[in-house]
Amino acid sequence: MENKQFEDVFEAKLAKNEMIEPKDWMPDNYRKHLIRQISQHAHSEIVGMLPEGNWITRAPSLRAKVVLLAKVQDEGGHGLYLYTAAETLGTGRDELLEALHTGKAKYSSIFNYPTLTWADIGAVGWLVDGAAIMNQVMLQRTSYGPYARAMVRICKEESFHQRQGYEIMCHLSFGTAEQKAMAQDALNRWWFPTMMMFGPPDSESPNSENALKWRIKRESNDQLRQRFVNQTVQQVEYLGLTVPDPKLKWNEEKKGYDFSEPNWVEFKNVISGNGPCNKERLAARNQAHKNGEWVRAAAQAFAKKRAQKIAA
Ligand code: BYC
Repeated sequence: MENKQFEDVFEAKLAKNEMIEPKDWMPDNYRKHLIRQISQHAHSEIVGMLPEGNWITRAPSLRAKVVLLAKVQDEGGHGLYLYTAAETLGTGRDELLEALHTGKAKYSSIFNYPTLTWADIGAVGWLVDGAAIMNQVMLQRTSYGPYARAMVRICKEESFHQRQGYEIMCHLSFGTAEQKAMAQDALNRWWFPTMMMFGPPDSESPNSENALKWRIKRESNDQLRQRFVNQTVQQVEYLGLTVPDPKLKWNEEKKGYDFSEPNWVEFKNVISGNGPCNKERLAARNQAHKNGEWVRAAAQAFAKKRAQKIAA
């Protein structure tokens, strides 16, 4: 077939809402776009284990510890599904990790903020996982099959994570005055960074046009951010806390809240590697990779021996 014919088949599949699979023909830019997004998503899951992982030893009860441990393990699993999905596009795991470890690849801005108190673990589960689900539900119907299928399982687990965080926020908000103040302080610090997770405003989002055209994303950054605010304000009210935004106001006409823009200068600074914890996060990932060197070597030696045995 001519290139044009391949392109027509690809476009027809998208128009019929059919999935594109690894062996199907796809435009180079579609492949590149997916590798960029899926690998950044995978890196986010793995780096996202760090701010929560440092609270496992300090969780306030055995139950809280077990639940947090399970959540952090889930994030590791999400990273693995996503790296595998990216590999089906013809890229190697080593190459992807190299890009993370050298600071070439991006990962979610949110994981460059510190978790200072136990209330932050509540806020991360509730707000960060809540924002992640808001974005990821649409990705279950993304046009690339392996990514869509990975997202189905990820979304199920993220829902549990959101409940885990909200439960912590409920305990603190309905606890002593000191606990409630901790919950409010965490909300104050995490609200705007969470809003940044959805990406820059649509008018400044260079990748959105192709993402929407190719059905990689089904909704825009601003649409998802608006939905997140509309849904989360009710949860804040239930907790008896206050959204740290004096401009937050219900707008009857648009049936949604008006709200302040996050600080986009801060966002650009964070995604350029200059956020509060960027250096610490990259150093931790590099160290973990180095510590795992003997495991990778042992697994490769085992696989080699097994192959030799089968061949013999
Ligand atoms: N952080 O054109 P745009 C999770 C970059 S949840 C860092 O709008 P796009 C988890 C963007 O990459 C978090 N970088 O891009 C939750 C682009 O730069 P490049 C992960 C960001 O791709 C709980 C540039 O800014 N979720 O993992 O259309 C616990 C222009 O942006 C961010 C996903 O990855 C950001 N917040 O939209 C543990 C979901 N925002 O690449 C783990 C899948 C933008 O051109 N990803 N940038 O150099 C997406 O839906 C989209 O990639 C984004 C960005 C909405 C993130």
